[in-house]
Amino acid sequence: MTEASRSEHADDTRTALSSATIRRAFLDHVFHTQGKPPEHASQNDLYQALAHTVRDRLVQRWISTSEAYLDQPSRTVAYLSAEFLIGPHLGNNLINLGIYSEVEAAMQALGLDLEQILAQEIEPGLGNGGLGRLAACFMDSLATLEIPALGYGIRYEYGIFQQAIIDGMQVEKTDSWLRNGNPWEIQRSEWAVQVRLGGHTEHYTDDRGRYRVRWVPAKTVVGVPFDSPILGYRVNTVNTLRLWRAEATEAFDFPTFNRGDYLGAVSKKVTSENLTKVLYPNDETEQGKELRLEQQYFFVACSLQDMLRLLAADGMPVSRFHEKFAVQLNDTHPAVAIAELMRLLVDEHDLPWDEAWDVTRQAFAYTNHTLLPEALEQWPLPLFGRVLPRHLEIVLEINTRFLEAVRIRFYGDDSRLARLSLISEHGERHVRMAHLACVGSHAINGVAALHSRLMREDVLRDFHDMWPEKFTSITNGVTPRRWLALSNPRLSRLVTDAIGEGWVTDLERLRALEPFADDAGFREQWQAARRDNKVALAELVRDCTGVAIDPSSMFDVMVKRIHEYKRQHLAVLHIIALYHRIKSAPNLDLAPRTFLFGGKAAPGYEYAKLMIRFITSVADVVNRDPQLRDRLKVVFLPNFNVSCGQRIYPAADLSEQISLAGKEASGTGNMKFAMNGALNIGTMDGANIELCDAVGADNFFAFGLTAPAVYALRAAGYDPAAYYHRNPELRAVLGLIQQGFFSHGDPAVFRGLFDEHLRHDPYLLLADFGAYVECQQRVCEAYMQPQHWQRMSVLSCARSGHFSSDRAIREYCERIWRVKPVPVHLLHRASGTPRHADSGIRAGKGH
Ligand code: 26Q
Repeated sequence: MTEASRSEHADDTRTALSSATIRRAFLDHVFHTQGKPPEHASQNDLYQALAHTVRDRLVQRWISTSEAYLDQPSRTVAYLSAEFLIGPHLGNNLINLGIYSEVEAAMQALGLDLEQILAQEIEPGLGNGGLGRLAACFMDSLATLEIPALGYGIRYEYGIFQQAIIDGMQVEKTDSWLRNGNPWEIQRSEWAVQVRLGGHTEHYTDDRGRYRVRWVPAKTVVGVPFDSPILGYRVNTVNTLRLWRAEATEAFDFPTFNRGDYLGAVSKKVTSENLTKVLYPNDETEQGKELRLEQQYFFVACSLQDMLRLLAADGMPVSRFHEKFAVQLNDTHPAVAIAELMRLLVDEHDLPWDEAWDVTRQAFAYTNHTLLPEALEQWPLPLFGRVLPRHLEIVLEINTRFLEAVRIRFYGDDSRLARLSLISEHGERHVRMAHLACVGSHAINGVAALHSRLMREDVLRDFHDMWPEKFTSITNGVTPRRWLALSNPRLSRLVTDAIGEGWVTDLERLRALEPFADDAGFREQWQAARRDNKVALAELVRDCTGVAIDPSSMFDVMVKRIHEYKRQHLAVLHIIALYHRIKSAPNLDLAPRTFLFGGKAAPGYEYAKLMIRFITSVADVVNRDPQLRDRLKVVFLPNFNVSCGQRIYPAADLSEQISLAGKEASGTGNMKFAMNGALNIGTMDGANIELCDAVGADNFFAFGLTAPAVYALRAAGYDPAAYYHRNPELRAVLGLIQQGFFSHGDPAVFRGLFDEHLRHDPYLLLADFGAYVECQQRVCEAYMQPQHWQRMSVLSCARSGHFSSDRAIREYCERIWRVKPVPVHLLHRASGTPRHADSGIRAGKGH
């Protein structure tokens, strides 16, 4: 029996999974939901109708899931994240429901192309990059592992900006992802909550003689939850992603209204609704903007009130909050939750401070995602106090008690007190959110082994001295559903034919592919599948950029946010070196290469924007040079996002992971590439180290300074000029740039990128250049032996199983959350039928 026909019996027939029923339901939605006769339906109508058809099939499982959770109250993960970079829902839901081929057939029967319909979806880009995407992979794995979980975040009206490239430069456009509506969300107005902001506090003694604090806010906004279903792979579990939108209160500014200033009142309403208007497009840098703090507090306050409601629904007192919820802080963005829970427990639910503190610490855990000191969130004290006057008092109280404990543990060590304090005293005083997160959590983790070690030894060293038992490391992972099964059907089919389909939920099983690496017939099929992916990507590149690329050239890909520490410019220096070599020796035997770049620069990050301009300028020169006879091509693919990623990872031969060692916390692109059979070239940074270890040093092109070597080099006094003088090729490359060779003869254009900058060379570009170019030479030689390359490619995929987010989530469950699966059985009833035959339909707030 196939997966689809098996569930047919369990299903309400209206939402059955057979191709025929799906076709009927789809046509019904074209007509009744989109209001079009099929012959007049637009591509978007078709997408909306199919989305609703699939959604109907999720809802039944969604309701079964919430009823299972009600029947078996159990510890639930609350994943708090300011970002969820979910990507398109439809294709993923088809995969997880197990009906991709049925739907493809149903569409085909109607003369429609499923791929074309899927391409209509505007992806929810509610995140910047790695951190937001990790949250999305984790939601997929939690549901697949049948773990009760809620994702809490912000429903930004505008997600990460859309990037256009005009005259070689980044131009940002707003991302109005909701313009066609969103079939994947359900607004739950009945669970709206109020959130207070600003104002002042009043201290008083209540009628029972107890010391109390009252917060008198300056304004109140309403948080309205929008729920999206997150379906696990071939299970009935559908967890909820609950995103909050800010609205004005019903009685918004009544006094203004009464004074007859209608427009003034409306403009205040607009101000409240600004709160969730737009995602801040910075990653890794903190700007200290008031609205950003308001966003963070807003979603955290909404989410905690929601959790208290759910707790009460289980009949549990607030003093048992930590038994019901394991709250994970995705970086410090939601860390103000620690102060907010304290406020709720102490001020609003009368718990004694010490008891509230125990509950809080047992509930929270904190994941750190960065080692860059400039990325650690700090809020100027006056700003924090203005937005959250009561929380500032609570933070200061936490700090007083914490520093008291430190004073006892480390008597006389005043500098340690200053280092540990939640308040930094350098210049203007700041609240250090990472310190709040450490003190208020029972577990603290880094996202790769090296990162966790550097965290313990450097950024959070004093906290490690204090509580070594709190620290742990959980290496990131990515979901093989989206990043292999959905994005790479050709390779997936080949893998499944070879080793069965178990790998989708047990990625370590890919190891069974190892023997096939030595099977010439298999390698040929492998290469054919990957070649088809490259042809498809070449079409995309032609459509988006007009550049023709050759699918038989090596696709050398670097896609990620643009950052100086990630060193896109190092990759470009290598391209110029190759260009220079070919120009000097036109008969040089080099593997033809296509360099593909993609990634967004934060709009205010001038250096990163200049790096984009540098890439596109070099591309212009190289692509136009007839003497190169297409041996090198350089492309910048605009607007890299999840949908692009799904087409790029499967088509890459080589993946660039070349950050300066000690800077990239983990990286997750490296894992997506490896799973899809690309080879990584990379520094010993972040998860590259573990990935290299897993796939074997023969199948990973490692180069460059290690983190300890970087440290030692700096300690000894790093002199970039020495590298410059020692390496003639480096001099030639930089010389070309300085002459204006890539900027129409204008030497000024890229001066900001190199000249003065390289005198300090903060990311050790010059120190790693030689090793990088030499390593790329080894890449070239390997690529020129296709049998050898394909073998490495198979092995890279076969040994990537450790980097599944299922493994990562299992580790979180065991080591941090202490949660267990709650399997869900499909309720056998027609939609709309009340659960108990005699109960009828009562209007209620539900759950
Ligand atoms: C903070 C304050 C104000 C505005 C924006 C921000 C902000 C937003 C996003 C700060 C940081 C981020 C994102 C960070 C991020 O994506 N980090 C990456 O996390 C991945 C998942 O763990 C790792 O693989 C990457 O190494 C890490 O860079």
